[in-house]
Amino acid sequence: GHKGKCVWFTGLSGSGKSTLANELEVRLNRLGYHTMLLDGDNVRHGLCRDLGMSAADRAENIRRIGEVARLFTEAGLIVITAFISPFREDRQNARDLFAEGEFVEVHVATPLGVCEQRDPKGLYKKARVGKIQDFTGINSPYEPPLNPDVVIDTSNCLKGQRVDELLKLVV
Ligand code: GGZ
Repeated sequence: GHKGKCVWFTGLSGSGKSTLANELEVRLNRLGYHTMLLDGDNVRHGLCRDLGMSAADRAENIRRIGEVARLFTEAGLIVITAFISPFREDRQNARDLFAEGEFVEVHVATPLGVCEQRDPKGLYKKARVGKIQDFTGINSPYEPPLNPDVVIDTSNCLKGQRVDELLKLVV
């Protein structure tokens, strides 16, 4: 497989995007595929560190990530992105950078209640008491994909099994 692809995860904070993305990357690497994982840890602290969480800044965040994903895809890598990417229009703009079949949209559709229960960084709690503005799902919208390629709810997840299904779609 020398042909690149982009696997685009979208979903709420705490939905399980990063966990699935990391597991997918490990599995692809074991099969010999070269990958690039883009997530908040390596993008929001560097390339996009000038951006906040307003709708306009999220749009610019997703625009840059889409362009970077396309560059890596052209280099033949399987790019995996794990961002909330809450706005349909922003995700569509990213998809439009790719050829048909080169972009796989994965909706990590874990319900808000489950994400809020997990609250691994305590962000939902802060958002609920007004200490974080524009928090997705609380006081900023999440627009679910209308036609995702895959939907995964990690509430009671058999993670390995879902990653198996993903792998079949990607390679
Ligand atoms: C949502 C926020 C916010 C607000 C900080 N709303 O689950 P996390 O913690 O580790 O990942 C989330 C991340 C969101 O950045 P993204 O680049 O994925 O967002 S977007 O695609 O919308 O541009 C969350 C944390 O940063 N975080 N403030 N207000 N999540």
